[in-house]
Amino acid sequence: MHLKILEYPDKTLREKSVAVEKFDALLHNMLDAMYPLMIQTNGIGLAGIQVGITKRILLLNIPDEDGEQPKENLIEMINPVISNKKGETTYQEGCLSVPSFYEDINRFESISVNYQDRDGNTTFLEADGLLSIAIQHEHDHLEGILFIDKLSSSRRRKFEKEYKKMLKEKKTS
Ligand code: QAP
Ligand code: CO
Repeated sequence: MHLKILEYPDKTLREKSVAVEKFDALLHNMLDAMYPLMIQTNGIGLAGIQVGITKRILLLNIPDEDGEQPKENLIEMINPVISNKKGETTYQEGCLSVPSFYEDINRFESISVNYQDRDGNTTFLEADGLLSIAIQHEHDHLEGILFIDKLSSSRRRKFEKEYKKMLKEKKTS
């Protein structure tokens, strides 16, 4: 399966992903193809829609204290539902679909998540810190929401200007 990361302003990123119903080999192949792509591109999280798969799937691999991302730390979430949103935190976020742009974004500090694993088993997780932020960021992708949508209107205009300039420079280089 050949996958590539869709980048803003690709309209596919605005699609709402649909629930997974079949936990079959096709699903496993998609998840297995997404993981190396996320690692090769220096990602810590990746949602299906970012590679054109409009399914409610996401991967998370938060680096450990040594900055390593061993595969045993990989979390695959299918059909995640977030609840128990508490507190507030700010983090300078980035996104593989919005390359080279980073900005402070407000999120809930701690959350609970009900999701399914690749075999359809129901799972529950309580998260805070970077994992909580990453889950909220990736879950937004399933709704067609990008982190840049959460910027104030003046910050958003600044982003659009900088990003267009960056794309132009990329074309002529
Ligand atoms: C989402 O983001 C996230 O611009 C995952 O040139 C963000 O993996 C979770 C990346 C913040 C928690 C906190 C971005 C790689 C990776 C870039 C990513 C880039 C190369 C972003
Ligand atoms: Co993203």
